[in-house]
Amino acid sequence: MPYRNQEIETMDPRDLRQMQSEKLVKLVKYVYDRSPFYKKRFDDFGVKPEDIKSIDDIGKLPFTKKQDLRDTYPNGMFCVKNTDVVRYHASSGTTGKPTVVGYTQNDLDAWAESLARGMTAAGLTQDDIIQVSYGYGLFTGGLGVHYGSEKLGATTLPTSSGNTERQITLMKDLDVTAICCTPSYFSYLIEAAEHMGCSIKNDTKLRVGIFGAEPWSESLRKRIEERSGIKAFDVFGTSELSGPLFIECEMQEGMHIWSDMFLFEILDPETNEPVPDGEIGELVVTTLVKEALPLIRYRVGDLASLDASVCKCGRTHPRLMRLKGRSDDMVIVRGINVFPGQVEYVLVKFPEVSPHFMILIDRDGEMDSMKVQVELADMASDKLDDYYKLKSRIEHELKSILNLYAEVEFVAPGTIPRSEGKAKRVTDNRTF
Ligand code: ADP
Ligand code: K
Ligand code: ZN
Repeated sequence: MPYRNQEIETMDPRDLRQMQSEKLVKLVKYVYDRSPFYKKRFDDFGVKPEDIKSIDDIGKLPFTKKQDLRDTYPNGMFCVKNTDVVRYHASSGTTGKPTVVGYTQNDLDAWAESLARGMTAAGLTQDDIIQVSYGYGLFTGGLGVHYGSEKLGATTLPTSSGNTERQITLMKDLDVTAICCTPSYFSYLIEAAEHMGCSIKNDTKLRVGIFGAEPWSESLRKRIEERSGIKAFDVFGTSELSGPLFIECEMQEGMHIWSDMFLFEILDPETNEPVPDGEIGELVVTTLVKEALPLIRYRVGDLASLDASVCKCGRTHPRLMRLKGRSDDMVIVRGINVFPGQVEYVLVKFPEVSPHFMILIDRDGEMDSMKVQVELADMASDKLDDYYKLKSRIEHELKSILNLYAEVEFVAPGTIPRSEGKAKRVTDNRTF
């Protein structure tokens, strides 16, 4: 079983916990001294760095969440000077303003190391040719996996997303052996290759796929593996934690979380107490080595479970099992995070429509599609021409906020169901 760092990856769990404990104690002092945000959060919560003597005191620490990043936009939670940040990424926010994340050089190295370990665990080596079909740019997927692949010493093919025919042509002509993208995009590539008169299974050297950024199921894994002849691995991460980070090993039984870098808690969302090992709860993460944007007890918003038993591959780091959904109202469409609040933010700019809307998510073949049904306001024009113009103006505005095309459909006033409590804004017709 080849490891990238055998000593760390197979370390006795008690030693790992001791290592986490020491890192946590240091981290707490680090953020308190360096970030006015954390100092205030700790002070308000009545906890001092000295109160945290070991990992057993973690429950004394306050939580953080995405809203904190929004409230301190763009970099109020950072713990280093702007000039020590060597890279920024950003993900879409709920109100047009993105959430900005930043990295020191050490942060970039640790991020790439996490992926290189995971790629090794998935059976990749420096002899592989890895096609990175996640988008490059502000999104963390493309550049993140790119540097992981380089750290591994593999050959990297940065196709980014889009231009599907070229993706398939290069995959064939350059003897690509592994691909990283969303599972839905890969399913689409399988079909697209068939339309081009070739097959990924018979006409390429592809043997490994690393798929994430959106929920997918065991049955989709089987379908992908059968149709393309590759082994498909899950990868998890979020931009706040760095980006894509954790990959399944060859056992394909959960994604190894590197405990020397991250501390995961699975908590009961009602009581904030840890759930028993293996049970589903809310994922709460503390970053143990990040410098620019360390997170303390960050509520990622995902529901998940951890398996802490030693894996058949010999690695002692716990495994994150397939994600079970979100604790907030975010939905993921083609790997892109969509908050209903973003749609609302766009719609209120248009007096011709009312703020009552419904997001419909479907799957056409293998690809997600999103439609926004919105009620016309009473004052709306009844000229068809105006109606089309309005539709395309709203679609354009949605696209610029969401980074995703969503069709707008007008419905008559009063037809979107009203609710007394929290409005139901999303109808998701996909099955995972
Ligand atoms: P990413 O670059 O991974 O898309 P984002 O910060 O945009 O990062 O989105 C992170 C969210 O995407 C996670 O909180 C989770 O809800 C979802 N996600 C990412 N990877 C997976 C996965 N493998 N399975 C299920 N959901 C995932
Ligand atoms: K995502
Ligand atoms: Zn394993």
